[in-house]
Order: sequence, then C-alpha cells, then structure tokens
Amino acid sequence: MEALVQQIENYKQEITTFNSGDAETFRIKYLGTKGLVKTIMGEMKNVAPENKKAAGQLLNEFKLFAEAKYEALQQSTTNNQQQTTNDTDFTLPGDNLPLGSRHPISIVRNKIVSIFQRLGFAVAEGPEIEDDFHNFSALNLPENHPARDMQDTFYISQNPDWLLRTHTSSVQVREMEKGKLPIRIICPGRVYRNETISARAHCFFHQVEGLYIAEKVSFADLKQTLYFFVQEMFGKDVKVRFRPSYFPFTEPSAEMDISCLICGGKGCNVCKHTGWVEILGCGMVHPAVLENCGIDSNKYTGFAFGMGIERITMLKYQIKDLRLFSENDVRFLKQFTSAV
Ligand code: 2NM
Repeated sequence: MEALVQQIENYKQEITTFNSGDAETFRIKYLGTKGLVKTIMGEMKNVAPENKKAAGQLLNEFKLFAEAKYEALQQSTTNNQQQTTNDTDFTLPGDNLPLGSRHPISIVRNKIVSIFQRLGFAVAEGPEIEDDFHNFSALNLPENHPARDMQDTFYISQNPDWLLRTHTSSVQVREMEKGKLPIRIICPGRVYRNETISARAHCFFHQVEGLYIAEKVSFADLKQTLYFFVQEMFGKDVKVRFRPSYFPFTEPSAEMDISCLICGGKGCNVCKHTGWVEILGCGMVHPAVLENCGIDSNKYTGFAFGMGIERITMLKYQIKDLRLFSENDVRFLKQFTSAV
C-alpha cells in the first residue's frame, strides 16, 4: 500500500510536468487501453483486502487527475489553433501577379469577327493540314498555277496530296460541300506560304475570309457588306474604291482600297503618295467553284472576300515590320489593349 501511494505521487508529478507532446500523445500514454491508469488499476488485485477501499479511492482520484490534465491539454490545443487563425489577415491584398495582354493579331481578329457576326455571319473553322482538293482543285486553281509550286507551298513528305493550307478558302469549300444553304460564314485562321522571311513576308500569317451564298446574291450586296465593315473598323469617314483584279475562284474579282488613314488621302509614305491603301480581295464566287462543291450555280450565287489580319493590324497600329508579330518580345506585345 505504501509503495502504491508513493508510485501514484510520482506519476502525478510526471503528469503535472508533462510537456512532451499534444493531448492525443498524452491520452495514449496515460488514458489509453494500454495506458498507465489502466495498468495501475490492474494492480488492485495485489492490494490486501483491508486496504482495497482506500486504494480504490486513491486510484479513482488519480484517474480524475489524469483526465483533468487531458482536458486542459485539449483546451490549449484549440486555443492555439484559434490563435493561428486570428493571426492570418485575409483582408490583406494578394500577391501581384503580372497581367498579360492580348496579342494585336487577336485583338484585330476579334474586332473583324464581331463586326461580321452583327451582319449574321457565323464563324467556321477547319484543318490547317489540307488536301490538294480543298486547298486548290475545288477552288479552280489549275494544275500549273504558281501557288501549287513546291517552292510556294509546304507539302507533307508522307503524302504528296497533303499540304499546309495557303488560305482559309479550304474551310469554305468544306462548308459548301455540306450542302446546307444559304451559307453566311467567316473563316479566321492561320495560313502558310513558303516565303523567305522579311519585314513584309513570313512563312505563316493570319486571314479572315468571308462567304455568302444564297439565291440572288449580287455584287451590290458585296459592296455594301464590305463598306459597312470598313466603316465599323476604321470609322465613318473612310472612303472605299474597288479595282478590277483576278482570282481563279471569283468572277468578277476586285481589290478593295480604303482612303489612307494616316494622311487622310493627301499622300504619305504609308499610301506611297496615292492616298489609297489596299486592304482586301473579293469577288463573286466562280460558278465552277460552286459546281465543284456540289452547289447548283443556276440557282445560287455568292460573294467571297479575303483579308490578311497582319496587314490590317499594321495599318491600324502603324507597325512597320511583320516579324514583330511572331518574335514574342513582351516590350512590343504589352503596348496593345482591347475591350474585346
Ligand atoms: C480572296 C479574294 C477573293 C475567296 C473565295 C472563296 C470561295 F471559297 F468561295 F471560293 N473563298 N474566299 C476569296 C475571293 C478570297 O482572298 C484575297
């Protein structure tokens, strides 16, 4: 009995000064199924019968003492956690992440697309790796046309019928083949030409082409649509003129010029002192192209146009070198902002 009293005193001392772990460590060591409190409870069987009552009281007291300490430890852990939470000020401003900006080509493409969408044109897309039919044959480009030259176009060595599209007209061919008329689409996208890279040429650039096919579509519709477009794009004061031109896939064909934005038509370096700058090619879709795509050219007519996004972007922002668009120099790229 004496020994048990002494032992409990020692354990109480140990518990009072316990600081070698959290509440759970304490629970396992003292109150768990293999803990110290259970172990000394087990020693009751060695206590002489006349001492059992006193020993029982002593052990119960010890158990309560250990439980009180456990509760105190639990409480202080919770307090600590609350303390940590309160230390974090969620109202402080976050880290400053550098903001990117949209590429000027994307800004201008989005603007072009949104103007034509307001006129009821839908966006159509297609593959950049095309076959000869969709890029050339269907579009009335003869076998000996210079655009088909190995030097002018990138071919895929695996299959001589495959190439990188040289215009997004191939997307329009695919839409016409579907046979759902009328068609009113614009096709933005990247196109490829086998050119030596310079300030004015690159091996890839970006285009938006448009196509409208229905019954009784006329050249007057073409002119009015494109006039609306340039007024929205460059302002109401812009003037336009059409010059006769040639494309194998349109007849008649024309180039459209706008009055020079820089000098207002008086003559400057940008317009090479003519007062006009060329911005797109257009025309009435050649009946042979319609027939190649399975459309009855006696019933339907249509107009088409195509423009280079780089060219329009260079005009809009007075950018002098095409290479700036693909060099990814942040000092250049961060100068452009847009709401679109
Ligand atoms: C241009 C100029 C003129 C054109 C023609 C077609 C199609 F598929 F309907 F035949 N798509 N795009 C076209 C016409 C493109 O780009 C300067």
